[in-house]
Amino acid sequence: MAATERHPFELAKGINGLDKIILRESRGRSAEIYLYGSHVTSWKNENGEELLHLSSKAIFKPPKPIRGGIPLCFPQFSNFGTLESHGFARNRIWEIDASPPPLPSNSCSNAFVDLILRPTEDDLKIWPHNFEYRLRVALGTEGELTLTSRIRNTNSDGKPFTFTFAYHTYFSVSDISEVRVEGLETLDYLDNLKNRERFTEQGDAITFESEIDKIYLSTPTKIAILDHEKKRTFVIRKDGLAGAVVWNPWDKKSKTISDLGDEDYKHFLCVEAAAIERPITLKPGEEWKGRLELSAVPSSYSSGQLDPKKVLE
Ligand code: TA6
Repeated sequence: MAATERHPFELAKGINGLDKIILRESRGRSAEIYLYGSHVTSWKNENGEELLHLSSKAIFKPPKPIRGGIPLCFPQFSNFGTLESHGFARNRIWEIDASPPPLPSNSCSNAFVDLILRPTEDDLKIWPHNFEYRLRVALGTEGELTLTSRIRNTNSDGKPFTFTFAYHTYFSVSDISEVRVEGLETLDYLDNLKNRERFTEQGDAITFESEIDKIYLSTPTKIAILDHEKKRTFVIRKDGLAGAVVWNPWDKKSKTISDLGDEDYKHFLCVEAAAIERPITLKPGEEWKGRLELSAVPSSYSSGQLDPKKVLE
């Protein structure tokens, strides 16, 4: 199905016949979203360059979640609870939401899709809460990719529910050793490689030379990933998401992940806008909103050095 004014997206068949949505912007930028997991698998700039990393061994076969892109972790991040790792939203088939409640700001985008997930009877057996999870994915006129999650408690038994959440974004980078992250320095974090003990980040920007799996707490609304070699900076803007996870499995851990190529770790970095340390609780009728906006901009230089301050301004 081609895009029209009423349906500002295309519907197509993806890998293994799975349904996918394609968003296109007039200058050639695009994004792809699988209904399986409401999973963004591709985000391309005007030169057709892929900005997200999709594993070279990604398996597009339910119930295995897709490795790479932007998996949605809901209603549980990692093993912070009794559900499967990262919850079940990423391995359910979502539906297109034909009549979503209006969202205030979508003025800068005419390529977007609204998707919805409601629990099945089987889901209610493992997580006994009725909810509506609405996701809007929009490709802006400047090429920015925006994901807006709206999660509503629709329990009729009067019970609140609590969840943790993350946009588990795999950014494509030229070489992990050449990358730095700005915006998380001096913050507290839980180190997943040290029994989630709490530490404080020291010094400058974060650089990478070994496995990392950290949950940063109380993070700013803007974080930047500077890719020296590509001369590209990703700017992450987030609302409603206090945490940020930084993950790269490096060589040894990668070999234990069956759907990740051995060399893939060199070419991605996960920086995940998240709500983990302070889980979200919703009473019946209440709605939570968590917004992620990603842009890729040329890096600015000053005397041969990257100038992250300019980027974060
Ligand atoms: O966000 C980091 C993390 O929780 C890591 O601990 C790591 O295992 C990763 O996510 C991938 O999880 P997955 O369930 O997709 O294999």
